[in-house]
Amino acid sequence: MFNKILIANRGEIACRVAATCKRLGIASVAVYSDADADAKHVSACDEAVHIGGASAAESYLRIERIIEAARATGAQAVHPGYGFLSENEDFAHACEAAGIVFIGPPVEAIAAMGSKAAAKALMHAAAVPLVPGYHGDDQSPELLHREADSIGYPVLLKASAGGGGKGMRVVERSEDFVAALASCKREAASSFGNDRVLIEKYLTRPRHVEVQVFADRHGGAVYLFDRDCSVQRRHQKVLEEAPAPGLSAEIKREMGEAAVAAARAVSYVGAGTVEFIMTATGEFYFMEMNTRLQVEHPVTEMVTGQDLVEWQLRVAAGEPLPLTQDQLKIDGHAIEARIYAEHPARGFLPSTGTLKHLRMPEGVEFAIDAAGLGEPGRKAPVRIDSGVREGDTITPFYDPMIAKLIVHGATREEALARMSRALHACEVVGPHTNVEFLQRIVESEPFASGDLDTGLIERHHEALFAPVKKPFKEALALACGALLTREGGTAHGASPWDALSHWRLNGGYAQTLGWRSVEDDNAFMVTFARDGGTQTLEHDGLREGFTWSSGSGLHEYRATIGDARATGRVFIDGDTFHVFCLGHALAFEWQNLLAHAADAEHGEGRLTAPMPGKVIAVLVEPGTVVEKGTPLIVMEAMKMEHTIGAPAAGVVSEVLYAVGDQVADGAQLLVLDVQ
Ligand code: MV4
Repeated sequence: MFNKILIANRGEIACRVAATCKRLGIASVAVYSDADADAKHVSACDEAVHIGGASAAESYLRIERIIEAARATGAQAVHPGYGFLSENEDFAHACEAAGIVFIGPPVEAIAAMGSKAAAKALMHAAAVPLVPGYHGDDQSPELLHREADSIGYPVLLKASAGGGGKGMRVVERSEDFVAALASCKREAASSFGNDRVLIEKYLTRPRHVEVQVFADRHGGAVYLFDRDCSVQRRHQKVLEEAPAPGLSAEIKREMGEAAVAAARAVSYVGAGTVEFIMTATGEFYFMEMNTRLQVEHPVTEMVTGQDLVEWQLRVAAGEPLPLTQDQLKIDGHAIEARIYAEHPARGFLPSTGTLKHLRMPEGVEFAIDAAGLGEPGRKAPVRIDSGVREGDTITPFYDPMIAKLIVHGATREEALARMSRALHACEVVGPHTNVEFLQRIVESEPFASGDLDTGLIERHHEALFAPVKKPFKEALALACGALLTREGGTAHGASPWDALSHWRLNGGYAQTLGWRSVEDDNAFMVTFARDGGTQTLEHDGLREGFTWSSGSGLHEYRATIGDARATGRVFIDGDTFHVFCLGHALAFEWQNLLAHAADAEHGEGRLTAPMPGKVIAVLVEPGTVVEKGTPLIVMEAMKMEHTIGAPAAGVVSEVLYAVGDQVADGAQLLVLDVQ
């Protein structure tokens, strides 16, 4: 076994690999970019080497710098994680040339699976089932058209060099074929530098079922069962589970054996995933093979009790596979949800910024053995794999995943219930997240009943995005309680209320609290009153009894309002009160009436970025006199331009960003003296 390895990655997967290294007594070396000097993966490793600038091209994709770092630190092997250089033949080759073990398959196996057409030819020879189609060398348009006609419509054109859903065209009718072929070839040439295409029968409502395989250098090859990853949006997986639900033991065995045959056909070594596309009736066909450890590997670990990174290290060090096929078994069911910093309601735009408050459900980080198959007593039904901590920043440079939440249950129903509960316990303040969206899917009928296919999210779009009813009154009571506590009030005591507008009322007093609901931008007033021992809160014309107290935990409060009572956490960020209660997240912005009055006198105008992005033009400078609507700054996000205009007439007093700067969501861009 190795004494020291280098982890050529970042984020949760680098931390995940480091955790196994630590357990096995292997020293680990991190690499990091300018943006990651204080990243969690750096502290998770024993040593760290700086490899360059923030962008991936300047750091995590620099083959020579990484090889140099391995050499300089005496690492005997390199673990590439997923993404970045994990399926890069040149990198695997460079490691080999430098005498460093690449913890992954042989260069030839990566190459063999790099071309879809070549991979399909190899799979055909190995008797692995293929979607009816054409993947030959002859690319003449006439021949391709004839082949499509004989396969029968609809057909799917795929770029042979493509992947991840890029370069695909569905063709419904023979009359449309010529134009679709030309368009597919154009996209393939510009995206992949190769315009070769293949044709397949187009399957409607398919499932994505994949098989985890492992092979060693001694001819051993096994499968660690299946996963269903059908719940995707735009080819990005959202929820994954193991085992794939609703399949007979016979189909699972056939699929497992086909996957092992696929691995053997390319003399595979290490961890690999064979992706199949499956029809509603259980026919499955080879799609592609991923020659790396997958993001969703934890669900397989949770049901097999095996540490797949440990397996990778052992195989790379030349050891035989730890277990035979007969020794592998499945216990229970596991589901993974990918928690992303993104804005589902805004087309899943990535959302950046600092994680001001981050609370994950109670669980064990990087736990392997959920079922306790290996070590009795080490059961961890909730696992959290995360590469960030509270206080860290999600930047635009890398994948905006915050954490993977993985749960285990004796049955799928148990796992589902646990996932639902775990998602309700996630609290994130800072970037927007997909947590609520995940909750909706997990609690939706099709997902709960295991009716999975790749169109699930699109088909149920309306229900998944419909407004949700939230415990508004309870959350408001908690926010008021937190505000009164912060401003010097206590549950029962007298206080000066200096910062609040208030008035006396027959010996008692009352004060008006101005709030804005962040979600729907609705501003409203609440009146808090105390008369003798009686406290009330008036909202929406209704006056109800109100009590509050601080709870024992950090940010914890209790409140009662009328008949309702709630315990929750209120995380205060400036004037924004983020309330987490009864499984929901709500946010209220306190409109400090006195401070607002002062602002208005000084004529301050704050102009903030509507989304994370890059400044591409600054059209004004300090001193520029502007009319209402005058364009001030142009930002670019997701390849679209957004012009930010003056909300009112005034004079620009400060410009806070320059052309080329990356700007976080909500950042103040410039200061305007409103006139
Ligand atoms: C297909 C298909 C239907 N019929 N092939 C998308 C990405 C690539 N890995 C293969 N993909 C598909 N291939 C045939 N013959 C539908 C898809 C597909 C899909 C596959 C798996 C998971 C999600 C998907 C979403 C849309 C389309």
